[in-house]
Amino acid sequence: MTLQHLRQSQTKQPVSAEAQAALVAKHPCFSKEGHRYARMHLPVAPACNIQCNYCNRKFDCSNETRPGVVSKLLSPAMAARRFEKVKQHVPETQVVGIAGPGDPLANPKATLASLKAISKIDEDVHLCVSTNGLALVDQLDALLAAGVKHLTITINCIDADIGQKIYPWVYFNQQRLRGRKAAQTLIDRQLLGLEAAIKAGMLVKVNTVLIPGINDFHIDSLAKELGRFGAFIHNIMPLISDPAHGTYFGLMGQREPSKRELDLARQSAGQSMAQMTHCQQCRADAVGKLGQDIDLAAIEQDNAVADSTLRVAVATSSNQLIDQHFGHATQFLSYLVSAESIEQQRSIDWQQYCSGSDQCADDKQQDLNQLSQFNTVLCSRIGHTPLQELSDLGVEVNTKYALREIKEALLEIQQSLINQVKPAKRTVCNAGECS
Ligand code: CLF
Ligand code: SF4
Repeated sequence: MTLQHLRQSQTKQPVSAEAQAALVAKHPCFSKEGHRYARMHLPVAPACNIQCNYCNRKFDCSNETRPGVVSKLLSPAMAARRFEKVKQHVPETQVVGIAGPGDPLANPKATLASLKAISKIDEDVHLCVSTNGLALVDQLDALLAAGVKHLTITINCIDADIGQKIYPWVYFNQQRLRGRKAAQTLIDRQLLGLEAAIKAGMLVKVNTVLIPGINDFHIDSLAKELGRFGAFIHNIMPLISDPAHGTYFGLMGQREPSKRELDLARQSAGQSMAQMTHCQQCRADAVGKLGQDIDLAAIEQDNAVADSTLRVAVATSSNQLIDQHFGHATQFLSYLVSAESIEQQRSIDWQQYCSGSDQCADDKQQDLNQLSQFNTVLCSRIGHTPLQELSDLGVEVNTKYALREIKEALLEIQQSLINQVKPAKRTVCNAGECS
């Protein structure tokens, strides 16, 4: 799709001033007035389709705060349960965002399944997604259908010569692009997505990481362009480049901007775009009001039992053994397994996924979204395609109990749950406990 084609194909208009006011009133990031309300991030999106030189998602330390960091990935079903619990503890939670730890739109199934699950629980909550923009045009309709009205795109530059110093590669159309071509592809897709999202009525914030010597001299032109497109607000964030985080910039000694440099960049970009100045550079699993993050470990500990309840689907033809190939199943028995009990739920009638080969190659008949409510599927075998699809949905597939008794497998799963429900241990930096 080209920009020209987009201009012709989009018919919707940007949101009116009244609709905008209603959208920002309860969003703590889009307006300072929203500070009384809390946001919650669901860490359901592990993969990313680009590499930024300031990002390293392998590093996890529960004592630090920065984007891309998360203690535990969640499946859509777990995310929905966490939301219910957080809502009880923090009733001011008005915004649910997906911001990683990778890119939400590089994990579209898990992202969309999570957003839909949250809407089912609370249809008034504001849904928010933060993306690098590469896949935005492809996923825009699905995001709109899921009810997403707040969007953040991280755009660090609109000049590919600068971009190639920030992005070593971009994975697009099954190809890993490098150098200037990678940066140009990303920038083109970001601007297409930005324009399409605004025209579709979304409120779009643009995040920019300020990197001294790389894009600082370019911020004014970028802000002018964002203003011309109609972005709602611009959030210039300082680069975090502590070498301990293992990022390329960190290891190469790239310096962070000073407070004065950040203020100056915001001031001068502010001539073209409204500026956000209260960003907290949140973790991908942050919960609470901005600047007052809730200790998730405390909530999770408090809810250890609920959070460790697993929904298990079993493919069986005998109702006794795990004896069914996933692709041939016509029903799934459903169980809730917790440390205290194993409860059978209503079984799921299922249209056979594959009608022929053992590999379930491309012969799929069935949308697997219905299984996103489960944490685990037990079956005797499974083909690569459904395995990958379920994994994208955050559902684990386990074939190690093939031909064993269902009861025996569930008891083993219960035992591993009991072993897991132990107090979370908080570490102290430089105390020799965290590496
Ligand atoms: Fe989260 Fe981002 Fe939505 Fe806010 S955060 S996805 S827009 S709900 Fe907010 Fe955190 Fe800054 Fe992001 S303070 S890092 S700007
Ligand atoms: Fe990391 Fe986000 Fe960049 Fe992906 S887009 S590499 S998750 S910072």
